[in-house]
Amino acid sequence: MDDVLQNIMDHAVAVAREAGQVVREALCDEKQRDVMTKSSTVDLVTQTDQRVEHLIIQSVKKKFPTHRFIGEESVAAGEACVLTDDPTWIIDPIDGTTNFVHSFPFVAVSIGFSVDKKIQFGVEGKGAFCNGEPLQVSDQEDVRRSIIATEFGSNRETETVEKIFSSLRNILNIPVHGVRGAGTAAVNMCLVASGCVEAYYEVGVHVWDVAAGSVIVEEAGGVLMDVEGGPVDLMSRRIVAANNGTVAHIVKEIDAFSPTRDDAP
Ligand code: LIP
Repeated sequence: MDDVLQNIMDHAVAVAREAGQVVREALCDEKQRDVMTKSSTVDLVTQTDQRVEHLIIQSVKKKFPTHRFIGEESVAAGEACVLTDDPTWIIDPIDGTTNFVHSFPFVAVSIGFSVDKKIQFGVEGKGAFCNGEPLQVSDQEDVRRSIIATEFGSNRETETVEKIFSSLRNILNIPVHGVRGAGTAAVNMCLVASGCVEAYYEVGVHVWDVAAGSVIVEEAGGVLMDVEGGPVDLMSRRIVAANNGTVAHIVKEIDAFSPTRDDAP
C-alpha cells in the first residue's frame, strides 16, 4: 500500500476506534439511545448516530479537506448520495441501530474509502485483519453444511416481506445447517470474512452498510455477487457475500427484487 493510502487508512482506524468508544459508552446510557424514526416506524435513528457521524466527518475533514463523504445520516438529512471518482468516505456511524436502541450488543462503526468508485482499504493482496489477526473465510464448499446470514430489513410492505420469506424458505429447504442474522450488515459481512458463517445476503441494504464489509470479505478470500448473480453494484441495495463461488450459488434460491437505488436522483 502506498504511503498516502496508508496514512488515510491509519486515520480511518483511529477515528473508527474513537467513534466505537462513543458508541460503546452510549450503549450503557439509556439517554443516549433516544429513538427517532426515518423512512418508517421501524427505520430507527438516535442522536448518537448523528453525533458519531458528525465526529467522523469533522475529524476526516480536518486532515483531508478535499475528500468527499456519503454518510447515512447526512443522506437522511437531505445530502446527495453520489459516488464519484474522487476520494470518498462511505460512513455508517452505527450499523445496527435497531440493535443499539435495544442494547442488543452487535453494532459496528462502518467506514469504507473509495477512489475511482472502487473501495480501497485493504488493497488487493494485503489481507483483512481483526485487531491484528488475519481473517480467512470458511473453506466449506457444501452449502448444505453452511450457515447463511441474512436480515429482514426495515421495509414492511407486504410484497417485500413475502419475497424475504420466500427466499428464506428456499434457503432453509436446501437444507442448510442454519440461518442467522446479527442485525447489522457490517457484522454479518465480518462473520463471513471470519469463517463463522459461509454467506450473507440481503436486499434493501444501503451503500454505507456494505462498503467497508465488501473489501473485508474480498480480502479474506471471499466473493461478492448480486442477488441474481453477476457483479455486485454497491448502489443497488442488493448483495451476496460468500466464502466461495460454490456457496454463492444460493443466489438461485433468492426471490430477488429491486429497491430504489441509493444513487437514484
Ligand atoms: C441496518 C443494516 C441491516 C438492515 C437494516 C438496516 P442501520 O443498517 O445493517 O442489514 O437489515 O434494515 O439497514 O440502519 O442499522 O445502519
